[in-house]
Amino acid sequence: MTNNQPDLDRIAARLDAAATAARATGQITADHPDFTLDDAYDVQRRLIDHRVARGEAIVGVKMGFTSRAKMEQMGVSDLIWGRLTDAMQIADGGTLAMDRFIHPRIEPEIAFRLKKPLAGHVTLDEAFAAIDAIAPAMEIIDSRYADFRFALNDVVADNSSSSAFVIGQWQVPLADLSDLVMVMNFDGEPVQSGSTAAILGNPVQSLVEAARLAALSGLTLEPGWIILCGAATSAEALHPGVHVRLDAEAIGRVELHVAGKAA
Ligand code: OOG
Ligand code: MG
Repeated sequence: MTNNQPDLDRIAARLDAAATAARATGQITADHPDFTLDDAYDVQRRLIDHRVARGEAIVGVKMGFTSRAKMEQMGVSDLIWGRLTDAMQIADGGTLAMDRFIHPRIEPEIAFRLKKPLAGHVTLDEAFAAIDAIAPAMEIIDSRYADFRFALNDVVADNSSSSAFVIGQWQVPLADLSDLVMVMNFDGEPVQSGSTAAILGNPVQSLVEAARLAALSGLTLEPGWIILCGAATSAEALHPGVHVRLDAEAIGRVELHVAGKAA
């Protein structure tokens, strides 16, 4: 093996160690310019295999860069996805320990819970028919790369920055999810607001894309799984002591405390 040929197992172990120790690492593409998107999804699977070996269970997938705001914030314009495990879920109103993360940010999202499997090419109607319940949700992202900077293939290998998530009360799916106001507050002050329209025009479209992209890696979205549709707005940096609340029109609210005293 030549020097700059990527060793996918080593890269996965390095990203797993960075996440576990909450210590940033360098971008993979800096060492391996030939690191492909296929390699990146392969590393992501190996990375999650480490966690499954430690007893975590896959409970769904997250979508990323489904809104223009997020693409512009991070300078990446391709849809990406990552895997969610049970250990990543924080109870609604629960507490996030800041010291488990490197530089966490939070995003306003919509979650779906599935009642039917979805794989490959599905229509918007088929995707909607597979939804068992919807809920307001927030994703905590925490890039394992220094300064939250990465290229597409780096972020994909890093499980698309996914770190934790919180889900509000599950509701019966609304027939029209295409333009609902979402407001995310820090200590009662709005920090990000937008519309579900920002998520590919309709969050259900994100589920269509999740089924398509996951199938490229041989994965079926399973009944009972949670799908995070991607942020409607830019992500907001978390800080110790902050209370975060998302209000999603006609869907409900979801909250989270960040442990520690404000600086
Ligand atoms: C990548 C994850 C993007 C979203 O909701 O668009 C994402 C990142 O911004 O680090 O989760
Ligand atoms: Mg997200």
